[in-house]
Amino acid sequence: LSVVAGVNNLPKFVLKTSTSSCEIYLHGAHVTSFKINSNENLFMSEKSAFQENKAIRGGIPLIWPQFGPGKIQTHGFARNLDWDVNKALVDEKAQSVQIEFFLKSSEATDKILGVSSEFIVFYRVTLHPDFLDLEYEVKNTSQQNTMEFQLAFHTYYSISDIKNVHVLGLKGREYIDKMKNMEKKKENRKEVTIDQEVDSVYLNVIPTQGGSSYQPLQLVDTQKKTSVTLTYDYQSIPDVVVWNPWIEKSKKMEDFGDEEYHKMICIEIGVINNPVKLSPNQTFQTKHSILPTNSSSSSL
Ligand code: TA6
Repeated sequence: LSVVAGVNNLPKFVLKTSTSSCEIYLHGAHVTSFKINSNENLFMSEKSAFQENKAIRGGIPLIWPQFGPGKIQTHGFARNLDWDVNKALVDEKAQSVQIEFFLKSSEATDKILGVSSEFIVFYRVTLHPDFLDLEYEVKNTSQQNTMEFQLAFHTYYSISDIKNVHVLGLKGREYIDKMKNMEKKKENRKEVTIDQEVDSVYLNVIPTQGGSSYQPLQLVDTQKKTSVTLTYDYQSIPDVVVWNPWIEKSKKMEDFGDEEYHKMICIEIGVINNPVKLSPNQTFQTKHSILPTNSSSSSL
């Protein structure tokens, strides 16, 4: 574990194990790189800003306490603020390295929220030799007020080309199509592919009962011959967003290259449709893991 000067001299933490590495900016507690055997799993835009009050474009933006547009800034403030570091751990036995960030309610967050709320959020990133664990914990430290929030890990995956990838594990699921006026639809494809702007919020993607029919949520890149399995605590974060900006939207994003839509796909795990309501002194905890595998180590 080391701290180095990242882009624009923003503090960046580098975690390493025998076969993997991970980089996390204090700004937004933003994971910007996750490599196994030097293979980068996350997409970062070459035009990303690294500055105050602007989210880094790529990696794993933390979307909290609001998903999408609404009362406060789009996708909330967690990704725009500098977090603090609470502790770092090395687990010799598991060969893993963990760093814990935290974000406390403050005048700044009260100003954004327009109400005074008292919370502390812990975000633990644990790098294992062959996968990455993300844990998110929200404590409502108010004695009298409840707090409500949405949360998403807005992960940008690095891919060979958008035409070579598909997502497994969404067949049969209901989704909100944000490109078609929030119309509710049912996914009947086993392999979800992308050939236009896609912005779909799949609801309650809870693994069906066991048995051979169970298909975990997976991103498959047929050219890279890799797949990434996404696991998550579906009781607390059951929703899955699939997003690609495609041509027109890419042109409108000043921190994203016009052609970069070929090289990324966002698969975002979160709690979006039914926001969390946290009573006074209550704690919300969740976990999401990213497990890259390549064809040599698993049957594709
Ligand atoms: O997750 C999909 C989405 O909500 C899209 O609607 C698009 O806005 C994307 O997030 C990126 O949002 P951002 O605020 O990071 O530009």
